[in-house]
Amino acid sequence: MVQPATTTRLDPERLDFYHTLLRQMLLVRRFEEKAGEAYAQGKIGGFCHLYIGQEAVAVGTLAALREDDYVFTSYREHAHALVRGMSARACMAELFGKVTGCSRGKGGSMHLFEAKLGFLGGHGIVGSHIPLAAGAGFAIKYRGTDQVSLCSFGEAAANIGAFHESLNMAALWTLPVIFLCENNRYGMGTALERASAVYHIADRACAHEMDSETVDGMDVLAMYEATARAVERARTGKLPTLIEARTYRYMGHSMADPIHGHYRTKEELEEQKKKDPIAGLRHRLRDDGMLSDATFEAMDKQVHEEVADALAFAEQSPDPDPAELYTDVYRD
Ligand SMILES: Cc1ncc(C[n+]2csc(CCOP(=O)(O)OP(=O)(O)O)c2C)c(N)n1
Ligand SMILES: [Mg+2]
Repeated sequence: MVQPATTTRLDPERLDFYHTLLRQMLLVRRFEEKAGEAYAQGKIGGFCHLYIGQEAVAVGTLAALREDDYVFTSYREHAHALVRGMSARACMAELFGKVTGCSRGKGGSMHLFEAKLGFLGGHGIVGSHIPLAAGAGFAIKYRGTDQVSLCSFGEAAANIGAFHESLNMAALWTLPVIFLCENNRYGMGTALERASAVYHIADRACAHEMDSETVDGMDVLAMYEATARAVERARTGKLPTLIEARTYRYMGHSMADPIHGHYRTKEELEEQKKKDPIAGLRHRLRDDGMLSDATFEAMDKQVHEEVADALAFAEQSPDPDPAELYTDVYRD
């Protein structure tokens, strides 16, 4: 069952936390708006999959993790990298293919990595990182620490064999892994292209005898709370969980895909925009007297400045030297 949107009153003592969540969602939104513009101007090459609309998922889940936990993602991962603590400069420069990027310009949009943040990518092959996340869970258990391995992927990855193998092994070996399915209803280029909306991912957990939750992925606090429960199970009992976040992307599948018209209607998109996760938290805070319009505008201005700085940094940074073609990104 999808959890109902959180309707309880917010806790005034957690004001800073709520503002942090709001600021992180705004940073992701503004960063990607600029990335989309730069892509349209031909400044970013290769693939570029925007996350606009899904911000509550990355922000809510990652807020429940510790700094020493591990995070694995698909190619739609700018948000996770930024929220995990990657600088907007290193992230934007990587999109531009510049040597100052987190992967020294060798990875681009789909291959953001930052080992010191426990951010282990950025994977372009659908579902390929799910066994890696299970492997990290195995390593955690083997070493005897209480870390957690979190793996985010789209709902179409549930059709990949490695998804089932990984869930199966995680359940059998009781590994501290959180499988986070970001069900945005569409898996382009797959049999689920138009049918994902009725695809119940959480049911898959039953087959693997694992706890699961289906959560409103447009509600950042619901995402945080569900992940905190999964983290608790993982840290204390080494138990895996499958979380299905029901979410929606407002942009096309990638920059090459129209926003609407081909496989979804403008009306559907407009309907979903009424659930915008940023507006949702902003209005809840405002209604509970915890955010004035002036504070929100100041926050947004600051985020715009951070993104403008990242864009200028990426534009001014040098390309990688051709001699770097065969060198190791993490050589030092
Ligand atoms: C193994 C594999 N098959 C096909 C592709 C091509 N492909 C790229 S994205 C994508 C759709 C994935 O949809 P989903 O998992 O729902 O993630 P979303 O794009 O919606 O975030 C496909 C089929 C791929 N990258 N890897
Ligand atoms: Mg999808």
